[in-house]
Amino acid sequence: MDDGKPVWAPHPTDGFQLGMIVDIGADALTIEPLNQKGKTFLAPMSQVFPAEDDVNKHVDDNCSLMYLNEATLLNNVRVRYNKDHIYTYVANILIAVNPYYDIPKLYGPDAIKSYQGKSLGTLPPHVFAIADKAYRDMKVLKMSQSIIVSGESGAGKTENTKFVLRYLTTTYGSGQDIDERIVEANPLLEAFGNAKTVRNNNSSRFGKFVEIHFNAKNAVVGGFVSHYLLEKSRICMQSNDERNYHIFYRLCAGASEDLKKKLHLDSPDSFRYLNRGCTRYFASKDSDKQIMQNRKSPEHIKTGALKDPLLDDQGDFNRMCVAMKKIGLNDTEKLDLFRVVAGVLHLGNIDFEETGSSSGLHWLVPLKVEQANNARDALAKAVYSRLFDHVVKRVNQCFPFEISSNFIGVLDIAGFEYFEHNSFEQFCINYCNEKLQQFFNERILKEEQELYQKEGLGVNEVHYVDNQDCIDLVEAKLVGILDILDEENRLPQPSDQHFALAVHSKHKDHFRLTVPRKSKLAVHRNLRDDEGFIIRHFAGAVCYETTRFVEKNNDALHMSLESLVCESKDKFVRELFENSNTSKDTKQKAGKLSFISVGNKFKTQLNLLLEKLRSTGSSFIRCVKPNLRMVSHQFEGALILSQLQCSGMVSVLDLMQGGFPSRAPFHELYNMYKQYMPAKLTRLNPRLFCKALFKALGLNDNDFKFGLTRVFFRPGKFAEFDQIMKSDPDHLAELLKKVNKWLI
Ligand code: AOV
Ligand code: MG
Repeated sequence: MDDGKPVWAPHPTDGFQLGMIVDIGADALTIEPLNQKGKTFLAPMSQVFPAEDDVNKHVDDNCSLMYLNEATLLNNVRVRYNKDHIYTYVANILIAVNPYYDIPKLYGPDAIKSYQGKSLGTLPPHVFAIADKAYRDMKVLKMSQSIIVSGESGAGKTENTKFVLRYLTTTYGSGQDIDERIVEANPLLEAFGNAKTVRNNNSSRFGKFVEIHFNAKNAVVGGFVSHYLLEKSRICMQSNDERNYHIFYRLCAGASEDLKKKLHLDSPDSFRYLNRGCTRYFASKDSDKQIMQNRKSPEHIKTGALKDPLLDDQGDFNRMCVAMKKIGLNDTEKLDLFRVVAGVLHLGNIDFEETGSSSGLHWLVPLKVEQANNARDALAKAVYSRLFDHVVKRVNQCFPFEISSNFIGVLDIAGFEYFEHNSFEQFCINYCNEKLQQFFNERILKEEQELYQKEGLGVNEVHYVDNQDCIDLVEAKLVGILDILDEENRLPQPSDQHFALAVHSKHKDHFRLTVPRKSKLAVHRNLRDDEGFIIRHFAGAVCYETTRFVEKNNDALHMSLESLVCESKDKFVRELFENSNTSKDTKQKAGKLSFISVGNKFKTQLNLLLEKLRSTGSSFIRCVKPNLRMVSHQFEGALILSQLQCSGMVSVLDLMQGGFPSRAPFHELYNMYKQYMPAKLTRLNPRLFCKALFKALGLNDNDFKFGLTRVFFRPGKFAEFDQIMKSDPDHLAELLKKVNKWLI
């Protein structure tokens, strides 16, 4: 590296900075920053990388840079972001940086049209190109496809997911209601499953896998949504500056006077479930003003309790009603939903008093006040989460299909999370991300390497950390953390402390698990052994606080509450709880709290999902959040770098540096191009045919390699080749004359 050229060296906020190497130590380099002459610093050898000659140049596919490393990737993404090119490829993986403003025409009808049927890499990187690739792969390989969208909260997963759905239904729809319904289902799902958090004003508090199904002619015939892990704690309590699910505020803001009267609705202020957490909001901070300036209609901004200046609850209510209509909900169904939403709010306003006797006024007594409060909240959570299940079920009814040949599924699920306090929710989501990371490794790294080996390409092996041990730690039978937790839940007197100790005692010397107190891993809260544990995830160590793990792992309602709802006078409410999985099991244990495991249900769902993903072809979209202030045109390098590292992109670069990510079997190329070829050439076997063809086209030898059954291309090079082959016939004929010469 020390060839007198600038290098990338670590920088605390920008991620990397350009500098010159002025001295070389045993394991550290002395660097002089280019923009601070004379001010040297030491940098570990492993964190200094060669830079491109022209650091202002950017490329669509990061793999076409000379040096593939995390610093050149970050720089490429930065230069592009500054020019509003928010999408970048790393071979077939799409990186998407959230621009936090609407880039003109980026997703318009012309853009949609232009990507149709184009190979990846022939047009600027785009989420539409990934969608089209999935479609073409489905069609050509006759195989279902999945698109896995990941990234941290606010990185743009949900927005990109919606662009994929819109692209596919617009471009390959059947021209029927179904197309629109697949798109319009989103506002409804978001109303009930999204909320404002400090990280994202429209944060999805559930994971989803949306399948678009296609018939034998590859036209859209229907859709199906699976959902995962709705965050329940939010229904009764929110952190500061966060809100409950959108629907509550929208209903309060948007309902007609008539409806408000009917449902006894008032301002959100008057409901306990809405007025805790959301501090009064005034747009005083600069960042807020800037966000507001980016908004189209600032008229709706009113400050005051629970009226968030950045959200237009009334307008959103109207938009949601339009969506409901479009997907075919009638007025009765709509009212059913609203009635239960209002019911949850009123339930939250029930107060309890100590009476001294057991002849209380309510079903929920006799209990201590605190117990009664907990029971009330448990009921509210159960009702709302059943309602959400119902909304998803109802959405699924609106795009039914009888025959489906294949599907394209889009996974929009929260990425790796690491907060100051991490609880059961983070534990589940990070477990999910371990599974997805393993799938990513399998698809991108392991399979790639195995293929190179099988084809005899002689490419260097890339070392990546297999995370099966971490997955086992969570999900193994009996000894996995999920099963230890279930065992705790089944004890007569379960406790979070006993659970935490059990985890430690079962995994004393596990590489992935540490006691919080003794840990040297990162900065963690100083917890006792019975208060939590640290897991070393692929993306970093996370300290989980085990308080309320036991409670959060239980989905069962107290028997008296269960019978309360089952005997409701409201038919819709009764139906919400019908065929609930509690009924059989709990009857025998009447009066007691029974147990339905949240963790193991998620594990089962997740394993089914992965089974499904493994049976499909896959594409990956890695979303990146550019800054914490949620504003446009601000690139915080260090923050972005850590996201790129967490998403496994750095291992991918290592692989690509020496690898050949696009490939095509000889026989496929043969079939694809034989029609353009002279007869003499088509008599050759497919391998020789390809050799002759490549020679004739004068391709650069470094851009491809011949394996045993297929030809491998350097990143982006297949598109170039394809372009030549599809260029105008005269030009091609000219080139092919050379083939004849070569054959003679
Ligand atoms: P997330 O799905 O990844 O977070 P979103 O997709 O909701 O994040 O994006 C957050 C916000 O960023 C959106 O509401 C938009 O305002 C903005 N945004 C994202 N992508 C774009 C884009 N391509 N163009 C313009 N604005 C965009 V979470 O669901 O919180 O994990 O749980
Ligand atoms: Mg989301």
